[in-house]
Amino acid sequence: MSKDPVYVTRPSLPPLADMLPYLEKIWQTGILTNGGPMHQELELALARYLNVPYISLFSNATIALIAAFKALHLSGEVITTPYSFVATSHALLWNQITPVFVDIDPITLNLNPELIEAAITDKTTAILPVHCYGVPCNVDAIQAIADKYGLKVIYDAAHAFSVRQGQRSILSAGDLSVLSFHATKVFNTFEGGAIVSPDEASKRHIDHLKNFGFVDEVSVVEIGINGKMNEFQAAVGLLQLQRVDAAIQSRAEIDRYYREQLANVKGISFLHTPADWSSNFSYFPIQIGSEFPVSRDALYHHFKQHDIHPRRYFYPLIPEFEMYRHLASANIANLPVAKQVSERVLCLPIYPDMPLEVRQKIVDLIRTLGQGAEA
Ligand code: T4K
Repeated sequence: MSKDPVYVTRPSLPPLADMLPYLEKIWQTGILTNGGPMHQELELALARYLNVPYISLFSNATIALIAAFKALHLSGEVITTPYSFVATSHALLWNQITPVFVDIDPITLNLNPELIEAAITDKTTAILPVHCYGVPCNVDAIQAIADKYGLKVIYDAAHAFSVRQGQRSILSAGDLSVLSFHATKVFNTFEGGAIVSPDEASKRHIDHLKNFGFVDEVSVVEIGINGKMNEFQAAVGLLQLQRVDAAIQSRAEIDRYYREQLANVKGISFLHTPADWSSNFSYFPIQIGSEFPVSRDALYHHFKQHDIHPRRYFYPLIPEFEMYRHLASANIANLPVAKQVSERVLCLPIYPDMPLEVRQKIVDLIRTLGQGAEA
């Protein structure tokens, strides 16, 4: 096996030579940002590829989340999951909104719809679920609750690029969905993100919000932010889009390999995307249960000794971070499923064209530790 460290992911990149014509164009025109031609082309191409009505590109998903809450005039309290990357609820705090954490479903690891109603108060303005690891939330159940109480729904779809049920994109659920195109994601523009919106008026509003609130040269109508994606990022995106199906295909093979090779290891379980939804294979989380001879953390450190670096996404839970601990909903006793999952999950390395010997080594390390626990 190569001596290089193995990380949880490795960005997929287009051939450098393919990038040069795009760079030449940028250099020729001198248009570097502010909704340039490549930015416009990528918005249209992505909307088509993802089968969604409108897309607004952003510099990253965190700023996009912050802008999405502003676009919907959210305030007060927003119900969300404790089991996510910290950006999900940080974006609420940036809007002076209080996150209200509700426990997750043990099967999907997403916000549990059955627990949402009990957390609604007269201050609640929205629900912010996450399609964690790209596994779709129960969007119909969540929408029914939102409709009943007149709440908005914003999906943090950072992991859910291209997830669909037939032609129905998961990104069409709710009022808005936010994507991340960070280096570690299935589709990356180095840094980047987007908001998917249902109609032209919403898109126009969001486009103003990401450009300081300008509607024309002399009119600023809102306290906007600078969330613009630049032409370099858009050029990368245009190239990546040509390769993303192949990248997902390659991830699917690795996913299949892990499932086959680890199927009989007692104490190791996998996450399942519902059969009628496609997966983008963005992560490969396994849960290490009590039947496995060592703990999740012991396995994690064992990997590190071999220069393999899986990640404990998402540990600690968001409510365990200092800036959230004081919240009533951050009481871990009320979040037992999320707590247990955060102590059991290990995301194994997965990325396009991961060499066979690397996969074998990862599987061997788990099987060897699990020896005696084989079914
Ligand atoms: N909502 C959710 C649910 C999210 O998961 C995220 C981000 C967001 C919102 C916010 O999206 P953005 O604002 O970032 O667009 C990483 C990513 O930085 C973060 O984007 C991602 N979620 C989160 C789950 O993972 P770290 O702290 O684990 O990143 P880091 O630098 O340790 O990277 C992991 C591994 O990836 C490295 O060990 C090596 C490899 N890597 C990473 C980078 C950055 C590379 O090979 N090349 C690279 O350029 O957060």
